[in-house]
Amino acid sequence: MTRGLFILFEGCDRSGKTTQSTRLVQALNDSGIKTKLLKFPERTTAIGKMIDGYLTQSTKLSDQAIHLMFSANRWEAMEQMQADLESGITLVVDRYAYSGVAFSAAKKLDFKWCKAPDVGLLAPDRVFFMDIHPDDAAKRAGYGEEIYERREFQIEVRVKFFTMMDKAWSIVDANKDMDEIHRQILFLTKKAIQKQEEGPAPIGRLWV
Ligand code: Z5A
Repeated sequence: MTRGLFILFEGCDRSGKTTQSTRLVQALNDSGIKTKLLKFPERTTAIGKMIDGYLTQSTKLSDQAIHLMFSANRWEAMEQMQADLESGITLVVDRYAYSGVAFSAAKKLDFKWCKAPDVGLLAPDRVFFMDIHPDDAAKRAGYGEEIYERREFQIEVRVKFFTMMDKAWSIVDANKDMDEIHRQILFLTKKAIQKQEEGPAPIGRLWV
């Protein structure tokens, strides 16, 4: 049996990550590829509840403390993610360590320091970067409800994402029609799954 693939969606706020990750999971399951959706922060755990309090501005935390909490929130999911991938389940993940680094580095925390707590996490096989200019994202529903939804900050976050891209990343024009984006992502994902079936590669580790 081939292991599942780890597909990640990253991008700035309101870029359509949730929309597209949900549609991808549905389409893969419909075509017989067993797939689960995960989202970080995972707000239901004890750590996740503290993160939620911070994002909705009911709790105050230092930049360093919240950064480490986001990382801990990923580490607490690792065992289950590894078990799922090894049992052949494909994981579609909405935000991950790249968001962790991009948001904290945009607050001017040291870039290397930001990466350190996430070194050794499971690495994604493919990353879809939903690219939209923050001015366009701001016109979408729900913008401005959480702590980071400010124009200048989002512009800085987008720049930080670009510094972390490697060959696993595809930049998706998130301004396009939703259906067109979905077709493009589904095509690239199925190609990656086929490649994995033809020449299986082990699960990688992040930034090692
Ligand atoms: N954060 C962090 O600091 N450190 C970390 O380690 C992690 C996260 C993991 C919460 O994340 C915050 O946590 C986030 C980063 C930080 N802060 N910010 N900013 P979150 O993922 O829970 O929340 P979010 O980034 O705000 O995601 P979102 O609101 O769910 O946005 P989205 O998933 O990218 O977009 P969407 O919900 O799919 O779509 C937004 C709207 O646009 C909706 O009305 C859609 O119908 C519409 N939409 C979607 N696609 C299109 C297209 N193609 N055309 C037109 N309209 C569209």
